[in-house]
Amino acid sequence: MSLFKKIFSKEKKESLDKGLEKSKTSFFSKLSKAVAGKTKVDDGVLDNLEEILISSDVGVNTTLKIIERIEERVAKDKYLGTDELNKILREEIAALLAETNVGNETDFVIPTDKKPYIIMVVGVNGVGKTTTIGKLAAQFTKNGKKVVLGAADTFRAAAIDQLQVWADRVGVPIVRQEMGSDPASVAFDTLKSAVSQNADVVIIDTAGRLHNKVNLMNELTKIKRVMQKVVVDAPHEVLLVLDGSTGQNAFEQAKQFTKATEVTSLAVTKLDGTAKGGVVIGISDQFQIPVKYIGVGEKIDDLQVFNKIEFVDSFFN
Ligand SMILES: Nc1nc2c(ncn2[C@@H]2O[C@H](COP(=O)(O)OP(=O)(O)O)[C@@H](O)[C@H]2O)c(=O)[nH]1
Ligand SMILES: [Mg+2]
Repeated sequence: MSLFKKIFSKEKKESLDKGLEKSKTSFFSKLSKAVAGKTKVDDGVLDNLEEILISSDVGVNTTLKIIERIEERVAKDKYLGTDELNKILREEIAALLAETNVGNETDFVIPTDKKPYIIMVVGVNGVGKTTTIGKLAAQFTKNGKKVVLGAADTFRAAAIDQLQVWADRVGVPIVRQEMGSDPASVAFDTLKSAVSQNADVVIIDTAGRLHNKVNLMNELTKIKRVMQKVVVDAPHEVLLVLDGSTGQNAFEQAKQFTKATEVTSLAVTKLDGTAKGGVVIGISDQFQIPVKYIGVGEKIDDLQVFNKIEFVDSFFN
């Protein structure tokens, strides 16, 4: 491992630790109350643990799976001490997440067999789509990729301007039209421009302000269809952005969006400043779609490639 890689990993770890601070504080203070005065992991402790996991937004199904695993350990080792609970939780959650074969990446990589690689970003208003696009553009640019952004959230002038600010900050081209113009037309122009510039990556911002599922589905389908006139298999990735600080609401949004359109990856934002970080564990267990990125702050470097092992390590350290 190169020195640069080591330094980068250390920085990544620090920023992850900091981003998860609130979630950890909340979780471990509940946990220490739950085991106070107890030396053994008994039914009472397990009941409390179940409640804590659910109230930490891990989600009911995932919580039950975790509890079941711990019960098995207790059955094997009748004198399992509460001082070991921390370690066991960490091991069992890591093992549970390891059952799915996703979330093992550590760096921002783009498949090189698709050029340009086209990412369409979807999600409801305010979850952090535009910010995530800006951060992604920065990372891909840093890795030597040529990025083009498309401002297909034409609903508000401010949304287009906000993407422009990020494009300027990162120093990448943006394709935009007037507010209120057809998002599919912006996406079409963006792909044309990206192809002619021989770009590596295209990231398309979309509006999340559509009133119902049918509208949303029609709009996204139209954008896809029009993009396919330029690049036949576009988009290569549909990234759904979820606001982690909304906890269970993020689960709901994931369900709704995956019904409305084919989503291929997830980003969970705003993990800093919330105690609901456990939601990432639940989402990555419950959805077949991989959590690819996590947002741990508002700054340009505050987006990380989600890595299950690093996440669980940071949470339980
Ligand atoms: N603390 C924090 N704020 C974030 C994060 N990601 C986005 N935001 C903020 O969330 C707000 C909405 O983000 P925006 O990108 O405009 O959402 P969009 O409507 O989905 O495009 C902005 O104030 C962002 O700075 C994050 O990871 N952490
Ligand atoms: Mg936006």
